[in-house]
Amino acid sequence: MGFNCGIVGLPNVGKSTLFNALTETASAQAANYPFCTIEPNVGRVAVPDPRLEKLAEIGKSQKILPTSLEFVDIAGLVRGASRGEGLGNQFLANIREVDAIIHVLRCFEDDDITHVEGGVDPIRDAEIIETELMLADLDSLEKRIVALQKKAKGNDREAAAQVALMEPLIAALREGQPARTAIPAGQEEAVRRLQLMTSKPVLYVCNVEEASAATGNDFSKKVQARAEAEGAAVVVVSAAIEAEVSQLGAEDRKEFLDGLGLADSGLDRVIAAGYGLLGLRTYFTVGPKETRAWTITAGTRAPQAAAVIHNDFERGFIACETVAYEDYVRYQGEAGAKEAGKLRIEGRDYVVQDGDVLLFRFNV
Ligand SMILES: Nc1nc2c(ncn2[C@@H]2O[C@H](COP(=O)(O)OP(=O)(O)OP(=O)(O)O)[C@@H](O)[C@H]2O)c(=O)[nH]1
Ligand SMILES: [Mg+2]
Repeated sequence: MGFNCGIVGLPNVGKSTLFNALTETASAQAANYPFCTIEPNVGRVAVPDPRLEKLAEIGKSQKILPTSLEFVDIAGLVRGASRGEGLGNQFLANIREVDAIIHVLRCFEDDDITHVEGGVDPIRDAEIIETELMLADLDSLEKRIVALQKKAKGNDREAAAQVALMEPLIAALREGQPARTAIPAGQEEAVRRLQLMTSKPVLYVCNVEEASAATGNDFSKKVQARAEAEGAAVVVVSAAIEAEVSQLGAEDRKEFLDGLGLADSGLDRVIAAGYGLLGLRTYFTVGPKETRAWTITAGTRAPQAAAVIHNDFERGFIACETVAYEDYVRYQGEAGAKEAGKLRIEGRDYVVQDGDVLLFRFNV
């Protein structure tokens, strides 16, 4: 389905370091040099899900196939990007194309790493980026609405609807509020098609120094307070640590994280938060060959969920045998769940729930 998260922020805040750690490659060059990332780098990342192992064990599956999420490493934006500063327009185009934004904020002090604004201040940095994105959104809407208003006067109903959609967004942006604060109820999809950067969901990632990876620091606490006020999500990571962790094997990884007082890798938290940000849900298929996770959006009905596996499954959909994850584990598999009356036969209208273990019946 190709959902993706764009990694956005000022230059030198650790975006590529985080991206590299995420994709466990060195494909995006991380260097102490503003604009070292010129082309957007795209990487697919497995979504860690501890439920997979349990299911595979019960189902005696040979293989585990996690679902995946795409990340895009975007070059640093600077003050004035909306007016074209620092290759601004090119980078803004990269941001328009992503589904969600991961906004990396520098929360570590290091005199060797240049800060384009002179010193560490994540709230100021967040405001610089947000302002540039809002100015660019406002500019693009103001340009588009002129032609639409003319058409609307000529009784073009489609154009009139677009004008009505854009007006509250323009009003919010002029007030210095991101477009996501002014999306009219039920118009989420129509707004999404406008490709505004500030209508996309955002996750703040605070990049702290190693010593603060477990607890956060005063900078990241300020970001958390701001995010709470906005209803946005926050994850605290140390990109430098994550880069090291990504080089380790599974066993060394656990030992390394334990030594730092970390329960899990920050990357896992970033991926999970990104997945949640996009409103994604996971269902499972379990068999002797493989246990596999599949991604759907919240609210997806059974036939459309089946289409993620194969279009024929949707076309020939009859029903799906459904066991909730908890029941599958409690009753040790499908047979046990059936005996306990926990296997349901669901039809076309069933809204698939996160964690459902499904077996589709179809006929083509
Ligand atoms: N001390 C410290 N240095 C870091 C950390 N994260 C990144 N750096 C360093 O900061 C420099 C810039 O990191 P990058 O990941 O390339 O930054 P970027 O945000 O991708 O920068 P642009 O692509 O230029 O926008 C590199 O020298 C990194 O090693 C961190 O958590 N602590
Ligand atoms: Mg970079």
